[in-house]
Amino acid sequence: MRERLEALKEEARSLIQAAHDPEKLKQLRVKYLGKKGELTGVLRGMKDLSPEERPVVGSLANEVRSQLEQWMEAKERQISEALLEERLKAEAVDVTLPAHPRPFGGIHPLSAITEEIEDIFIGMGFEVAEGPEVEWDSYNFEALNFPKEHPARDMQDSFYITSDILLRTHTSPVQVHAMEEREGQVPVKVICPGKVYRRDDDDATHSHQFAQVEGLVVDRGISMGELHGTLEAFAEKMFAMELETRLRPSYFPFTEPSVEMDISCVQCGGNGCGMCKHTGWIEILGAGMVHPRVLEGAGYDSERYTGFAFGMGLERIALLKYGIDDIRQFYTNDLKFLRQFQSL
Ligand code: 2U9
Repeated sequence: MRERLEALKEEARSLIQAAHDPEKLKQLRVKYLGKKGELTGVLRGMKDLSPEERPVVGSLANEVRSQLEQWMEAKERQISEALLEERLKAEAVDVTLPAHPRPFGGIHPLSAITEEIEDIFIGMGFEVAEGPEVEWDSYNFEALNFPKEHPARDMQDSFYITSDILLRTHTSPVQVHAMEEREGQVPVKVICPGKVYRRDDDDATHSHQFAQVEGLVVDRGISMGELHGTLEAFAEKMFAMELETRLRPSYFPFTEPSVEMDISCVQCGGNGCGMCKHTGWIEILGAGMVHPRVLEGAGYDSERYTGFAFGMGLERIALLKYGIDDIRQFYTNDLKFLRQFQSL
């Protein structure tokens, strides 16, 4: 029996040694130490031993049991360490590897210009108002003193959706809404940035869809002085330089008198160059004193209140500021063009 125990111990040792996975080890535990295992089988045979032999074999059997348990535990540790090692190797991440480059987006130059203009006017106490691009003819034209069949409507050839609904040709209707909302109260100091639509053939300086910022101030005692001072301050901030400005007479149905504002050429400072067509001046916006009929139509007493308004094409401002020569660049989404503005 002693020999059987020794043989069993030896056999188990080499099988435990050879085991390489937890499942195999489990099988060996059942095979040797389980209720129906081999060691238990040997112990069962002890009843046939003499009383002298019994304790000796008994203690040997216990020794074998604890030896097998020790080996199995050691092997179990060894296997689980090896498995962990293997997993760590397989799942290793090399944090020093360069990342896959992700392309960065940038702000579109027209959005950058819009935000810059908004910041300048907000700094002068204006609010920013937005409104629908699909408008009633009555807000786009009638309220702005363009009567039906009036030839001035031809200045802004339009995209009609029905006979009285169209794509707005300017952001002026937003300001009409703003005045109506204020129900005759002053001051009104708003700017309205947004897309507008006109039936124009696209070329380097025209687009059937373009962006505008218009502004409106209504209060007591507003004069051409406020108009000129405000717009000159805006231009100097926008082009980040000291400028000369001049107002020339013009015509818009919604303002009277109407003007256009020129600034001294941002490229040559007024000496004359290709950009200003050798005149030293560049036109940047239109403006005027709000027509009394427009004030009255939106609920303002034109005897008590006056106002000035202005409008500018954003593409034009961007062309001047960034020295671009074709407004179609803003809409064709050529990445080579857009990447130049990535840092804005
Ligand atoms: C209200 C009353 C008056 C807005 C104005 C202009 C002059 C103007 C053009 C510039 C180039 C449009 O983008 S452009 O083609 N705009 O010259 N706009 S005064 O006048 C208003 C607006 C709203 C209620």
